[in-house]
Amino acid sequence: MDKDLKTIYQDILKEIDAASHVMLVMHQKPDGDTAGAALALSHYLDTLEKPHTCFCIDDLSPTLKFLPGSHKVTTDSVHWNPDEAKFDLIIVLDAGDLKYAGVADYIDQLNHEYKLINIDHHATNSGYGHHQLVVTDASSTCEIVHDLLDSIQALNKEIATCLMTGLVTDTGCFTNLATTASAIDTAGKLLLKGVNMKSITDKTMQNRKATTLRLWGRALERLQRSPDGLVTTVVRLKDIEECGADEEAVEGVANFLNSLDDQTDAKAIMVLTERENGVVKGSLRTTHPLMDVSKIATLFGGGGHKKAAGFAVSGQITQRDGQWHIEPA
Ligand SMILES: [Mn+2]
Repeated sequence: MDKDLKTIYQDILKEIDAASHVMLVMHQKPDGDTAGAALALSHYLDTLEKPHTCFCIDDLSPTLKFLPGSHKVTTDSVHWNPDEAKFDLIIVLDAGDLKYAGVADYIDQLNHEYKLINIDHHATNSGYGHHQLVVTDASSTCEIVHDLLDSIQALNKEIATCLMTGLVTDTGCFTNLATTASAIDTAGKLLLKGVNMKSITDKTMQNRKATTLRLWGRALERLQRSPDGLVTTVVRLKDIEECGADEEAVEGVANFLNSLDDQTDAKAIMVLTERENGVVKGSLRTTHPLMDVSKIATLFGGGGHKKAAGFAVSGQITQRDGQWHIEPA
């Protein structure tokens, strides 16, 4: 093993040992990776009988409620009250910076001594915290937490279930570019701990609410392909209301549609979604090896990654002569 990594593991485990109360932080709009990583550590802290809090500024989505220990997640900001905060160690999972984590302001206001640990796999991680366990070639933060806990043989079935969830969601069920040999290797080790893989993939990747499918149906029906290979569709506020769709359904449209055959059909997909207050959000996705959709997003003042990017403009979506337009609100 990398000697540096081993030293970081020891430093982190020492901090956990010394702490009297640990604050585990998931990033805002929590996904399977941040939730799985935080809850895996929560189960580990349980085995040490170490008092701790699992915090996220947003609720876990219903699809993640199956995670063992999900009932422990609190969104109550009272835990950060500077006069009452009792934690002396903060561990932030899967967040490139504290603002993205959603706790930057809370941490700024603290007036007691604490240590901060940053565990993440984003290439853009800002390097915050007293200790950084940032492994940018890891498939997921859950893979990093796996390696940390496996180094002290601390894995059990509950921990493994949480960690497998992050691996499954961040790799798109072992199909996207994050699917490295070590991701597969880690998944194999987790299976040996008794994880029910089918149940995790069903819950995170397969099971959809009827309201979600209804909304996605509208997006599917409207797909238009431009001659240069950009496939576009729109979701209006009216659609979201009429379908009774939740935020997860709205956010999920672009990922769901990112399965077009890039050789024959599409170079990229763009979903325009009408949001509150006269804002139209654009979500761009591609599986095409030569496409960089962040360049398209940048044209509209947005940004992101090569394969997933977005932007927001003001306006509303209207239809004229069978074509969709964004017009000033
Ligand atoms: Mn992640």
